[in-house]
Amino acid sequence: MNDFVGRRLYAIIDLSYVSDNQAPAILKKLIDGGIDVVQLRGKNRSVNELAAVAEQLLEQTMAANIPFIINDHAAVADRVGVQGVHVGQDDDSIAQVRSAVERPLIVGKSTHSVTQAVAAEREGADYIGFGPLFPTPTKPDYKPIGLDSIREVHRQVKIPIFCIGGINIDNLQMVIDAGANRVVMVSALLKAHSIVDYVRCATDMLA
Ligand code: TZP
Ligand code: MG
Repeated sequence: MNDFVGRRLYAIIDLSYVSDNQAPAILKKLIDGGIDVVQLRGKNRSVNELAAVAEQLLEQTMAANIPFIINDHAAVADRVGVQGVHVGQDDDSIAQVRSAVERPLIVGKSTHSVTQAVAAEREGADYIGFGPLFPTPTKPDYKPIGLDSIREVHRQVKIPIFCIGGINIDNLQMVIDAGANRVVMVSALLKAHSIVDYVRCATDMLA
């Protein structure tokens, strides 16, 4: 877990952008660029399907010593030896996730306000997602929270905070200038012409 604290660029392999078969090659590019954390997200996908994709990815993340997080499903983490699970406000509680899997896990939680961020830290999250900062097609139903609360959330919350939502290379400096030091990118990375160069560039900016 100490190792987790130094990590700044978090990618989500979202199966609405990437097919199950493409996922291993995409992961290789993320790793070659120097990604720090990887999550697998598949909304409306079954535990069996997610476990099958996760199995295919785990060897690469282990070899690269990158924490591999599963979105939503502790049941996948119980079957595949990933390092963590990420839950949202309407998902299982952090305690439920930890009790569903015998080994220690990194557990992250999505938060959409400073109040939710403080509550997630109290609940025992190892890190939080904070956003969406900007409108995003990856999570279209959420109202963007903008940049104004980034400094305040860093004052009130001591666990790692990954800003998320509509972040790309063009607005990353603005997000950093607003007080962020860790970010999640999804569509910007997955749609990049060169994923390797995109990850390198974002990683340099966050260093
Ligand atoms: N949670 C808050 S915003 C978001 C998630 C999963 C989607 C971020 O995706 P993108 O494509 O980087 O805007
Ligand atoms: Mg969720």
